[in-house]
Amino acid sequence: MYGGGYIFEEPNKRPLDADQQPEDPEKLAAFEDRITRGEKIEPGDWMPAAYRKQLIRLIEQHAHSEIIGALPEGTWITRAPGFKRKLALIAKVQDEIGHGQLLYNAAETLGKSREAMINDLLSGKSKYSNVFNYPAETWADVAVIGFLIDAAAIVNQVANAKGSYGPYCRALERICYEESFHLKQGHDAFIELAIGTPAQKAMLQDALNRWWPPIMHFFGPPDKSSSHSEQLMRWKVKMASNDDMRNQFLEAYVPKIWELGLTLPDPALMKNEITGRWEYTDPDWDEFFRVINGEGPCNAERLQVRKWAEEQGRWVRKALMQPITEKRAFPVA
Ligand code: FAQ
Repeated sequence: MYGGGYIFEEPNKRPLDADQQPEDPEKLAAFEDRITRGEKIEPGDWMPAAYRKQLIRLIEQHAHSEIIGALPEGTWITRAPGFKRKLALIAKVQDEIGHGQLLYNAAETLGKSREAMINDLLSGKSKYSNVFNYPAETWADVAVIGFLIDAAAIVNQVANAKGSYGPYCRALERICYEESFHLKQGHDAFIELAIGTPAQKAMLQDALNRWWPPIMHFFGPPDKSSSHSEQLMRWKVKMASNDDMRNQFLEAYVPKIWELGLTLPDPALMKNEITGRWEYTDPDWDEFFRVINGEGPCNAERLQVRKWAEEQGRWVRKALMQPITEKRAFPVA
């Protein structure tokens, strides 16, 4: 689903070390008034150092998640069941890489170069989403990712597209259109397995059981232990808390899973009709922190693939950066 329509954003020319300056209280108050009025902040506008730093962290992690996120499903392109499923999967994986491009561009507007971001990914300094550190063992895993991880991403992105930083919001709007299509293809593959043969349904149930804890982790730690939420929500970068987004996801998708006769591996999962909130057993948060800090089942493999791609693509980047010379080897007619 990669078409035209997105205008690449101009970078902010301010040097990164300007972030070290103490804030001017009047400028800070004027900035916060703009946020309260719901105005968009643009790259050339004054912004507090912490706002810029937080945005770089968050958008960069998001960009890394898209390009690493293409890998688990990407391993199934050659094994997708049938020509139409293969075509849809190729298009989806290509879209995810495109989302990475849009997001790196949005992060670059804040003054960090793409090269620096990629270096921080490859060195393990930058994080990316926990979910992509697990293997896609069967075709049912692809259906679970396409349906439920794309759904989880949409819950987060539709909310944050209404946030305060113009380039990130515009990138998210574009991404959400494409993610909605991904969700449909994931849901379609999911339903096909759910109403298929007993073996297909069992394969789907197994994938769902394995992916449920990482999906619960996806929205981040519980609000009481989220280090960035308060500041990000005050500045309207994050438009809902981790627990609220998790709750929105459960509200929209648990009924869809149950109505297909599937179960979820949490006996405590239920909606409390009095509070209107979903109750669940806390997933293992120690596992979450291990995985996001580089010790998940696939962290090493994911970074190894990215390093390989970085090395193999170096000559292409070098060729693209060459100045255009007067004499072309192959004259254009
Ligand atoms: N994974 O204080 P908080 C997709 C870290 S795109 C890894 O609550 P925050 C598309 C967090 O960075 C998926 N790390 O953090 C697709 C922080 O560590 P730090 C990605 C996580 O930022 C679909 C620490 O924990 N989406 O899936 C995670 O306020 C299918 C404390 O946490 C985005 O990135 C996690 N899940 O809230 C592609 C959206 N959660 O940096 C292919 C933008 C938390 O201090 C196939 N990001 N951490 O060392 C956000 O909305 C936020 O960053 C949250 C976390 C909500 C993810």
